[in-house]
Formats: sequence, C-alpha cells, structure tokens
Amino acid sequence: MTRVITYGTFDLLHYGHIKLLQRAKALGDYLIVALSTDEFNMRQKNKRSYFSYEERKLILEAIRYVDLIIPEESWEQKKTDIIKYEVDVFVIGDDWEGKFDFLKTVGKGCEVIYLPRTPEISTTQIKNELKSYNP
Ligand code: C2G
Repeated sequence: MTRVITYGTFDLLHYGHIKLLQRAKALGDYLIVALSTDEFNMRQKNKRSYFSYEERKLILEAIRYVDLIIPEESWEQKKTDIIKYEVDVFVIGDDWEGKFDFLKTVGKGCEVIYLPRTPEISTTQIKNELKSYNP
C-alpha cells in the first residue's frame, strides 16, 4: 500500500485544495493530511485561519480522498511523520517547489512531489473579494 502525506492549513476550503487532495490521493492508496493547528498558523506561519483547527478537521474528514488527519504543529515534524506513518510519497503544491527535497533521504527514501497549484483561486482572494462584495 502506497502511503501519501501532505501538509497545509486548508482554510475556507476551495476547489484548489480539493484538486490538490484529489491528485495527492491518486499518487497512492492512503492519504494523510497534516493539518496546521491554530497555534502553528499564528506562531509559525503568521496567518490566522477563519475556521478553527477542529472545524477545518471536520470539513476535511468529509472528503473522500482523505484517510487520516494529523495535527501539523511544527515545521520540523515532517521527518518524524514520514518515519512514524511509513510514508512513501510527500506531496505539496509547487508554491513550495524545492523546499522539502531533503525529505527524499528520510526513512527508506521518500518520493517528494510538487504539484502545480490551481492558479486562479486562493483563500486570500476569496476573503478580499468578499470584502468588496455588494449584492
Ligand atoms: N493549493 C493549490 N492551489 C491553490 C491553493 C492551494 O494547489 N489555489 C495547495 C497548496 O499548494 C498546498 C495545499 O493546497 O499544497 C494547502 O494550501 P494551504 O492551506 O495554503 O497550505 P500552506 O499554508 O501552504 O501550508 O508545512 C507546509 C505548510 O503547512 C503548507
């Protein structure tokens, strides 16, 4: 069984996130999502999510591509996650291109794949457009 992992905040879930999860699952048989906690978002990623960790977790659990959700609490946990969950493939959007190549040597050797982001959608864009939305 090929085990895949990806990381992110997945706030205000949109079709760009879904296309990422869909392609990530297609790379294996079992998809783990390491979901950024509220604390990690605020302290390390300098971003506040609209939905809390528990709310974002509930939403992701409803997605058929997702098999397991674990908390992402630090930048450093990826290596231990890959070993602990016997991950074969690490996947993330290409906005992170090259940033996680060091994971290739972790455990028995982890494949690292950067998938093209869906260009025309982002949580920031949604928030900005809603601010100026006057029906
Ligand atoms: N994504 C995408 N297309 C978009 C928006 C997001 O493919 N239009 C992808 C991102 O590249 C990422 C995933 O969806 O792989 C989740 O996006 P974010 O929640 O923005 O993830 P990020 O904040 O980049 O967190 O340790 C890694 C970080 O936790 C990644």
